[in-house]
Amino acid sequence: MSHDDDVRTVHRICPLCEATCNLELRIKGRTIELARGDRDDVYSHGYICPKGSAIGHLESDPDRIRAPRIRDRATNTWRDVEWDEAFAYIDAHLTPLLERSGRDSVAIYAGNPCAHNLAPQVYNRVLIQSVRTKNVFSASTVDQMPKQVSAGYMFGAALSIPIPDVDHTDYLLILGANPFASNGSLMTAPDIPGRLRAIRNRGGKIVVVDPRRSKTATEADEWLAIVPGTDTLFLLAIANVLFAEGLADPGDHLRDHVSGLDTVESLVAPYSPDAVARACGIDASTIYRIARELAAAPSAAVYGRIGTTTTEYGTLASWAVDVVNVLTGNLDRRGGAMFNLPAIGGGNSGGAGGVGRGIKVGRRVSRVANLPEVFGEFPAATLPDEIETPGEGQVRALITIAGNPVLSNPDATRLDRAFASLDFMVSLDIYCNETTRHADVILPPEGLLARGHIDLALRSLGIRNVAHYSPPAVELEAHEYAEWRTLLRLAAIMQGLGSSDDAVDTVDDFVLRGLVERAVGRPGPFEGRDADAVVAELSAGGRRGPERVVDLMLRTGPYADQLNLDALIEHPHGIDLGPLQPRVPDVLRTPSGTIELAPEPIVADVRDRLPELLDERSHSDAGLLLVGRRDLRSNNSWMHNLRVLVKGKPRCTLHIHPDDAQRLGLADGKLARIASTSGSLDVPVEVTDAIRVGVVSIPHGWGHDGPGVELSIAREHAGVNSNVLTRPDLLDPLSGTSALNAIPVEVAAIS
Ligand SMILES: Nc1nc2c(c(=O)[nH]1)N[C@H]1C(S)=C(S)[C@@H](COP(=O)(O)OP(=O)(O)OC[C@H]3O[C@@H](n4cnc5c(=O)[nH]c(N)nc54)[C@H](O)[C@@H]3O)O[C@H]1N2
Ligand SMILES: Nc1nc2c(c(=O)[nH]1)N[C@H]1C(S)=C(S)[C@@H](COP(=O)(O)OP(=O)(O)OC[C@H]3O[C@@H](n4cnc5c(=O)[nH]c(N)nc54)[C@H](O)[C@@H]3O)O[C@H]1N2
Ligand code: SF4
Ligand SMILES: [Mo]
Repeated sequence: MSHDDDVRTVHRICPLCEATCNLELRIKGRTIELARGDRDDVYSHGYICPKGSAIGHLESDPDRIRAPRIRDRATNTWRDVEWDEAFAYIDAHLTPLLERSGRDSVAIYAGNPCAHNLAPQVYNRVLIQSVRTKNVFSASTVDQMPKQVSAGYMFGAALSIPIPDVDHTDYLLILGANPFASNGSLMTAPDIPGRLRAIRNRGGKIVVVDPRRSKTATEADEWLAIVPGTDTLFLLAIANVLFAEGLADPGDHLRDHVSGLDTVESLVAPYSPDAVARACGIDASTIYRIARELAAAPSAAVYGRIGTTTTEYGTLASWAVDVVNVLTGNLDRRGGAMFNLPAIGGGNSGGAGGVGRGIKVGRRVSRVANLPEVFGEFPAATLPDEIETPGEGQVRALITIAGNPVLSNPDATRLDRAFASLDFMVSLDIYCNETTRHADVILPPEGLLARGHIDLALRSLGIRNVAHYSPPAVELEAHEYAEWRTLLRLAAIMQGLGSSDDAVDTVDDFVLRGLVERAVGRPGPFEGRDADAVVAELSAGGRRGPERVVDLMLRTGPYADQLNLDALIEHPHGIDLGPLQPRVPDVLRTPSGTIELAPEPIVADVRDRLPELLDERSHSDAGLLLVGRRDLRSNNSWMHNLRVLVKGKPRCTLHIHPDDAQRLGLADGKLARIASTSGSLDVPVEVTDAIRVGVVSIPHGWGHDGPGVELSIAREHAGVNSNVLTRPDLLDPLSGTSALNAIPVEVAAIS
């Protein structure tokens, strides 16, 4: 580590998306002068995208918050403060509130970068437990929660998500994902464009199901322009064909490990291709053909993402994806959909495998809307209800951790108003943006180079088994405070331990102690060892914080014989642990010890709710349906302040098919007014035949021209907040996840 102005090369994993590319950074002191792909990396082999290249601009952005700041409510002005003052201020406001109004009066919202940064990955849980609030919310319920619920029911753990084995598959059916823009999600795969092209180069086939002709669709063999929200019907029709034609066969490797086949057969019986064709907008003959192709391919994988999860039937669609993977014999098989085995271990490794407790949801319900808890959270869509509805347990304070719900959650206008009404708000963030402008205190993290990085959840979603750690490259500067200490200092305040920095180490030691006691008390490499000795060993050389916890995970994980944190430090280009391997039955943690194809809540939802969808989409004219989209140079709501990424033509436009444009009198470049039952927006029109008739698209994460937003470049390219249009009432009931796609809207020209 050096502090001087030497020019050095360091390597670190890019924290900006799920691909986890390794970056080669030329740094001078603390300044990133150049970012390139690391050609020696075992996983990304030099791949980089425009966002990764721009990471130096992100780090040096003059609009970034560098010091803690407190807002004076009377004048609505900010002043920078010392860290001690910031925490004392929080203690002075939150502690009395907790005493007066109870634990549930404080809510927590954790945003997407929590999955990409070490501190929140390890310590968010500690903060949540310290607040002891029921009111926990996160970006998961505007994202992947349906997949976690379906995987939890079918395989027994929330992260037992089958990953398409893209490097070996012969046939990939992609629904509602655009990896050429997103670089892949629930499928950690650096250089996914290259890996997808390789499928076709080796004679394989890619079919993309998407209402838009996305970049991924143009790179595929076939594009199926589905009606938004109907993927479950399409997939069940494929299953229907597989049963009807005697092609449904889980394969020799799975036959003894699957239950519920008969139930699925009867469930899908009404959903023949002919029955769903009109609703899906896809010819019956095409559905028959795709089913037969999937069954006949030497190996095949079905993969669904945002366009399937963030719909009213998100859990059913996620389940149907894996039902088809099982029925075509492709689950847990090379080239099919497989399970990762991450080095840090997880809910489906360790202990005795093959059977478990499965998952439980709905252990409590939300106070106002009676929505069930899912994996410890309530649906993000109901946060405004909890803030605005008086009564015992009303949310009066909020802590946001790396989240921008005002741009990312549904019914944004109401949420924005609700935040303004809070008694107190703390935000951990790098910007003063649409959400954090409402905070009383903003606490910024240390610079990227000053933190260590390792991916935890993302590694269980990899298309290979890889272990990788990036140590800090520079020391903390005097004004900086590590984000892990911020999280634990807040936890200490919530526990009534006061606001001093001393409490951080106490809490950290307590957390580690608990984890060590668990490790020595159960089967594994540390079983039966003396807890004190283990703690001392892990703390050697003064190691503490998240790195010490990660070291424990590695030393008790599935590769404990070869891996610990020091070994990873010695391998700055990562350690490749090989391609995915078959893991059934060991991976299962279901109560039955089988892959449960027909979990009761899913069966009930298919029976009770799905017929409505079929009926509605088959018989009525749905009008226009709104979907989202992503752009390669954008990252949800928070990379729009970098000129290198936002220059060029505006990206926040309304895509509409020429036929619809003509019917409505809309012209390219002119403004249109788009309205849903939640709100309305004026947005520039981009007429394009790369979208299905009857569908319009606006990307999310824009709308940076609000009061108090300190994003000078983003403001010049403000765009509109598409979540003004998304609706709190459109929700997948099994996962609490918002429908952010297939929103009924009306569009009119502005004269
Ligand atoms: N309509 C519509 N809405 C959507 C989606 C959609 O497809 N359509 N997609 C949804 C999805 S998939 C997601 S994941 C959510 C995202 O929803 P959110 O997580 O709520 O929003 P982000 O835009 O990711 O905001 C991330 C925040 O973290 C801050 N940040 C960045 N790096 C750091 C850091 O190192 N430390 C700290 N403390 N803060 C940091 C940024 O400044 C920003 O404020 O949006 C969802 N919303
Ligand atoms: N460049 C960039 N990369 C990102 C992000 C980003 O904002 N920008 N965000 C990151 C995050 S948080 C996530 S979760 C991932 C998401 O990764 P992806 O899931 O790949 O996300 P999108 O690129 O939005 O692709 C979703 C596609 O679904 C289509 N779609 C919409 N509705 C439906 C439907 O009902 N059915 C079907 N079949 N398709 C539909 C849309 O037209 C769109 O093409 O991307 C991550 N990577
Ligand atoms: S693809 Fe994702 S991980 Fe790779 S450089 Fe781009 S943003 Fe970073
Ligand atoms: Mo996401």
